[in-house]
Amino acid sequence: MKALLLLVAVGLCWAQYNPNTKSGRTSIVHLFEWRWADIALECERYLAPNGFGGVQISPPNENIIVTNPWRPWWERYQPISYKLGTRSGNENEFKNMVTRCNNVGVYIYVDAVINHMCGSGGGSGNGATCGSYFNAGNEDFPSVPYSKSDFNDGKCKTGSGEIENYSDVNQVRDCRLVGLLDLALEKDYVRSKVAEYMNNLIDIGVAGFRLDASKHMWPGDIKAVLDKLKNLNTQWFPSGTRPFIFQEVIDLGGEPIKASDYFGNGRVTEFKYGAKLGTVIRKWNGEKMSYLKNWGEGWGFIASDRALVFVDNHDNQRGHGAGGASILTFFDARLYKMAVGFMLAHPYGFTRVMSSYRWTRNFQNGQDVNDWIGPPSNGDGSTKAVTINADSTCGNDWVCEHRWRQIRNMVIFRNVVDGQPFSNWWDNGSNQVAFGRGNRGFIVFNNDDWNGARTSEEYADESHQHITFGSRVIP
Ligand code: QV4
Ligand code: CA
Repeated sequence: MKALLLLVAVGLCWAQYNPNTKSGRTSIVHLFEWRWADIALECERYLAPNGFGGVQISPPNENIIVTNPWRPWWERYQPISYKLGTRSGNENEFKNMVTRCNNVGVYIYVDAVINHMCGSGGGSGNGATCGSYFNAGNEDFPSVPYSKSDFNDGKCKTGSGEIENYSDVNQVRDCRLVGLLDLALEKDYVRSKVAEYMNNLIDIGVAGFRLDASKHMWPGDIKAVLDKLKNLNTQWFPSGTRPFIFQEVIDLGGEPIKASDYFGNGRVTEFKYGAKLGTVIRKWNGEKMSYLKNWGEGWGFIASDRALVFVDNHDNQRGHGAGGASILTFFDARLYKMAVGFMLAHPYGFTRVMSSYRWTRNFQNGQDVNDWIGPPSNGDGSTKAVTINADSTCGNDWVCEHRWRQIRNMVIFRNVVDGQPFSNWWDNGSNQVAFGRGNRGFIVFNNDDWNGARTSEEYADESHQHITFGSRVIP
């Protein structure tokens, strides 16, 4: 009886904070803009064999088609209905992906865009990915259906109807984010429609959700939606399993809305993590790797068991979202590998690896005017397949950072040292550091670039800077 109560208590404690990954799999990868057919293949041929726990996918629901600029990636953050059909694939392809990934123990995490529908200037007609009719000017989305009274116009008190000031909590939650029609999540009807969409995904077999634009929703409204969600599908998950929830809240400090306001609902993205780590690895502002000794809560981050961490995401790798110039991406390959390696070696947070597509940056006055460019696509706008080269890298301009040898190996390292304490820190007072994970693994970083700094290594990158690591599995 006591044991049973304890189990129940542990279950409740973990609940929505638990990523639900298979035991021994400790990271997920964001396959940004990938087609469902390619994700299914990737689960089977690469992610399962290499110990990845799951995949964050791009929003699967119907979105507005934007043609000016031509098919930007961000059109997927402008919902038209909750039908499952996008450039990534249709409903059958979605179901096929979830089944095949689940069957090899790689779970699917859906990017849920529930704060808003399309932009107010989105026009009207059938220009959406499933052909649904909509009229943005009239706030009419008959395929849900939502109409005028399901939006926050009355509640928003700014003159423009837009969020004008992030220090006013009410307008951040009740006004429009960059023109996006803001849903009245205080209404039970709206909550029910959103929950119906998410429950459909749970029935299909997904393991959890990224809640887009959570800062722009009241924590209590999110909770009301989550309370309507079912447990996960028992075909793949133990009965009583709650969906994993991580909320996108950009809290770099200095605003009244805090990441901690959302802890009751699930984990929260820790945006300070990538911003700070980028500064350290770039050695900006006098930062050095030796300062990483107390990385984690010691740097003012949220509690490890509430944090979802990443070096870069689909926004800040191209100047959207937050984090600033320090963010490391595949464009800075050598430093990027070091940052991702550090993240995966260090016990703080639940880790997400980014997997991108390539685009040509064009900086004008410090701004990349190509920040909108969508995934590799054909003339008709359809997304190109992810092809795999003989050397296991990806073709068709898919970067596939998760397949980079050093990153893939560190995903495995993290699995091997799971649960082991951070131990035996060493540094040279500069940019050479080393630490262990209990008696299972150790890692050495050398980000000093003076001559002679090179030491023995399992692998080295193009310059003196490198990572060396080892691990052993103790029976
Ligand atoms: C334009 C004008 C507006 C005007 C509007 C009228 O610029 O002034 O009011 O038309 O309709 C796009 C365009 C933007 C356009 C808007 C509406 O960039 O110029 O407004 O659409 O049509 C992504 C992109 C946004 C994009 C949005 C919707 O980043 O640029 O907006 O998709 O297509 C904050 C938030 C955080 C957010 C982050 C980017 O706190 O929540 O900004 N991050 C998430 C996602 C992100 C996504 C959204 C939220 C919105 O990670 O990818 O925005 O769903 O920090
Ligand atoms: Ca809102």
